[in-house]
Amino acid sequence: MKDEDWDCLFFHDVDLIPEDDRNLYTCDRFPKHASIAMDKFGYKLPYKSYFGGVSALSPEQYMKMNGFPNNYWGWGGEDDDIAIRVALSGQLISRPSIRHGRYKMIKHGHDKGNEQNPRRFNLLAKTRRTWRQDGMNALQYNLFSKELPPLYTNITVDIGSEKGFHPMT
Ligand code: NGS
Repeated sequence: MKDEDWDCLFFHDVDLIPEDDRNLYTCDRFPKHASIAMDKFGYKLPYKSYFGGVSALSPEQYMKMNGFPNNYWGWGGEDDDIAIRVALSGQLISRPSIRHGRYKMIKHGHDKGNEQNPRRFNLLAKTRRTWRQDGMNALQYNLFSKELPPLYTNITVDIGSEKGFHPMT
């Protein structure tokens, strides 16, 4: 967002392959949850407020909810936190039709170094009190590298660790 005046931001799990061209990669009036029919969940939502996988927000929608939380480390819960932020910022979730929002997941085991986060339920219970303080307005990072091949830009940043932000450069 510092580099360009984007009109839509997509947040995309790398293991999800879209299956239907009619599932448009565009932003909607509200934050969009695009991956509503994944093969591993039998092509339906695993639960009503599920917001994981693929989502799309305009910069305005993203800033209205103070971006995403910075305090989730390890697996789980961050997508549920984002869904709560959508509601707390007075927005609704937009979704494509269940016939179009279809994805295949490339199977993989649990990633090493990304163990289940035992704090995730405590964090989720506090989102209502913390979302205005923790998010885009509290984000700290150091730019490590920026590569510009023809078709994409690869930005690598240091975001610190669960123990805090101690920049190496
Ligand atoms: C929920 C997790 C979400 C996760 C979803 C699907 O339980 O982060 O399962 O997981 N929420 C919490 O743990 C609080 S999956 O079946 O893809 O491994 O996205």
